[in-house]
Amino acid sequence: YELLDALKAAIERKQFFLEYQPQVDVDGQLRGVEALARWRHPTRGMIRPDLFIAAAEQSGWMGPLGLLLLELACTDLQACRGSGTCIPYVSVNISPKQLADPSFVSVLCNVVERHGLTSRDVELEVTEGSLMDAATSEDAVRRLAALGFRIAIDDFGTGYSSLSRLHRLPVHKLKIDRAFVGQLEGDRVGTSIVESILALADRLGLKTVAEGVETREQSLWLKEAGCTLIQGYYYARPMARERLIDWIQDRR
Ligand code: G
Ligand code: G
Ligand code: G
Ligand code: MN
Ligand code: NA
Repeated sequence: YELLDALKAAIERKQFFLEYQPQVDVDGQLRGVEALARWRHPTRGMIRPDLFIAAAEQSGWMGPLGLLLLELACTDLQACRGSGTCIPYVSVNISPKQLADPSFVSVLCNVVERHGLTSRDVELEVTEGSLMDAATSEDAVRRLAALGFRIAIDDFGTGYSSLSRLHRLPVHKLKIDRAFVGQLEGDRVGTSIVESILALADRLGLKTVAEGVETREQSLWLKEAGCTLIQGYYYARPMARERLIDWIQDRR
């Protein structure tokens, strides 16, 4: 399948880069950024991450691609800080295959250290599903948290994680899926789901990030409801490194 050949070549030729989307607190202060992978194919243009991440997962290329993306995130964070731009942490999406790989923890630590960063600089976004299907993944999360990495559960509410398991894991925050945030203006059901997640997070002492916040109304509602952080087009779209630096400096 030709996407796989192209993917292999793209990893070797480093055709990937990262865009960054700010996570702001309820006062609009920047707290961190999420790194989102981009592939610029020389002739076919931009290829969507959901397509190439899925292809990489299925073909066994997620290890090398994930490593390349981690390197990019660390390089960019150091470059931003070098230019005097304060970014407290970068949050990186970790695929199920990456997390289940027994060498992941040591590979990650190696990358972070080589870039002069610490575990506090890098947050890890893992999905509910990746914690449910492999014991090695749960073990990795425990070791990562013990090393000081913050763990966020991505797309929370769309999977089927057992709440008792979640309670036993050293998780730091829940990311409320944008499908639920998008329903805030709709019926009562959409609102109830977000309220339930916020109440659960509060009980478990977890931070929350609402994803896909597109309007002032959503942002105000979430602030009122006690959500910790906001991420979405209302504040900023994902941006390449240079634009992120400009965006941060323009707001000062
Ligand atoms: O960036 P959007 O920008 O279109 O991203 C679509 C989806 O692709 C995200 O929801 C996420 O699940 C996945 N994704 C984006 N970047 C990465 C990455 O660096 N690693 C992994 N594993 N998934 C990513
Ligand atoms: O918000 P607080 O004053 O507790 O922050 C204390 C330290 O923890 C700061 O260095 C800040 O950058 C970091 N921090 C706060 N919230 C988060 C978070 O949600 N994720 C990560 N990775 N670090 C955070
Ligand atoms: O990894 P994750 O599933 O969290 O990726 C978030 C996805 O949501 C990315 O594809 C990102 O580009 C997208 N996104 C971020 N903010 C918004 C928003 O406000 N609206 C919409 N529709 N998508 C968003
Ligand atoms: Mn994410
Ligand atoms: Na998400």
